[in-house]
Amino acid sequence: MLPFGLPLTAEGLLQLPATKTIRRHLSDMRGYYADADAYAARLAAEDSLIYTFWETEYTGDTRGLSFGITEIVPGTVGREFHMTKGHFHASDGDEIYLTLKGRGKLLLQTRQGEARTYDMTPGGICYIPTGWGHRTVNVGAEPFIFVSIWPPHIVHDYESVQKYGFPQLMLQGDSGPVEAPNPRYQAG
Ligand code: PAN
Ligand code: ZN
Repeated sequence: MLPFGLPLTAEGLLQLPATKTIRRHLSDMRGYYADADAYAARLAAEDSLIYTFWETEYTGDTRGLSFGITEIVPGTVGREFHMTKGHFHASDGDEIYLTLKGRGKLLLQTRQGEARTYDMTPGGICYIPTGWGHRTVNVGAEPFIFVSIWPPHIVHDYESVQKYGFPQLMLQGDSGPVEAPNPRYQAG
């Protein structure tokens, strides 16, 4: 990795060459949304983009840091806001999220079923200790963009989240986002 100094904005950081660009469409999110009928109906109409993730993964020795920029498109599947798949770090390694644009929520869970939710607004920082599964949700009407920074050699565990979900769902209420318990959740 070479040194760099850039404004902490989506426009600034997106100038960096990403080593990987991952685009998750509705069809990549099968089984993630609570309302299976709403999911099927939307997918039948269009396989829309849900989020893009530009990643610069540090693959050298143990000294470097990896980072990524995630952009979640606004919208809902049924009443559930667009979100990332979410994962645990299966190996030791904490993570920092810095919000650049839009309005989001960070959902956290432990494997024992403890849940926490934090607001993500521009200029805000969230710290995710190892052991806390994490998912981000766009609860606004604009694209939601944040930076993530994590140490090298992290093993990402998507399977537990895919199987058990998160304890909390983030739903569109009459006057903004509301949190509801996830009826299909089981502690992993
Ligand atoms: C983030 C996420 C990114 C995409 O950089 O990888 O927001 O979300 P999913 O990986 O859950 O699809 C991160 O937490 N990295 O460790
Ligand atoms: Zn992570």
